[in-house]
Amino acid sequence: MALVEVRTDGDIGTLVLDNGRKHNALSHALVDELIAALADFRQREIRAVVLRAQPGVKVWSAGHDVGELPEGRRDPLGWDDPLRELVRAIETHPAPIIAMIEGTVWGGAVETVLACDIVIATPETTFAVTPARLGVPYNVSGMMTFMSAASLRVVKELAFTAAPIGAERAERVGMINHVVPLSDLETFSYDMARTIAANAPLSIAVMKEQLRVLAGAKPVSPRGFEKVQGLRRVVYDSHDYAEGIRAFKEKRAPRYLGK
Ligand code: YXS
Repeated sequence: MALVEVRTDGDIGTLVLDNGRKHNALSHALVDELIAALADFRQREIRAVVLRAQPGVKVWSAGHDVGELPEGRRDPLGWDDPLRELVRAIETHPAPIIAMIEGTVWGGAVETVLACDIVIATPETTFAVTPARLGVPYNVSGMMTFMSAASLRVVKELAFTAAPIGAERAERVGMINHVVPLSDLETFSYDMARTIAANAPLSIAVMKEQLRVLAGAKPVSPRGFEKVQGLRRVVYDSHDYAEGIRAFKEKRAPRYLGK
């Protein structure tokens, strides 16, 4: 059974997360369907994409599928991790992707939303950056996604507290584009998609790629990168990382020891 509903209407494509049983957790299978649909949209020269969940969801996406995270001794967010592949697919897709959000967004799904080009949410929407809640060592390019979306101070607050940020505040700090009432969300999002689709697709695709290259152009020395990777290994080899994953699966509060 499909985990993503794929629709097109003229030059506009829609991807609907449709695995409510697991709150649209970004499992390997669901991510594979999203990536395949984006490849098909590229082939069909779709000019604007709306990424959404089924209407009425309480949880837009619960983030990375925790059941698919290693329990230690391996980088949980390595290059070929589905979440990493999804973020890259979104960032390199030639057409703008509008994230149309209702409900709560968690962990890697927050990064997925922020990797989209435009974010439109309802006042009830919240975003929670959760690595610290689970003891996960988030990866370098993922932290860059957050840093491109909000000031360093806001990123630190979201990362260190793991507390949800409401859509109104997220808009106020420039992390998302618009907050509109649920009753207007669909019309507002698709009006913007139609506006984009009526513009010059080549110009838009090149500007999107220019902005991706320029936003990611941060000088990180090989030594600096290796240091960060080494620090991340300390985390994913730690007691606390294994404890965070186990606590989630056992539906209990984690007991972190700082080692
Ligand atoms: O117990 P069953 O089998 O019915 O399954 C439950 C949950 O275990 C499952 N589920 C998930 N399964 C895998 N990965 C997930 N991320 C995930 N989230 C939920 O879905 C079934 C229904 O969940 P339940 O009973 O908790 O629903 P609820 O309505 O009471 O609560 C909804 C949430 C979203 C508040 C709650 O499910 C929740 O807190 N989920 C985890 C949110 C989270 O921490 N996500 C981060 C995942 S890790 C990640 O994204 C990155 C690696 S990182 O952390 O570094 O950013």
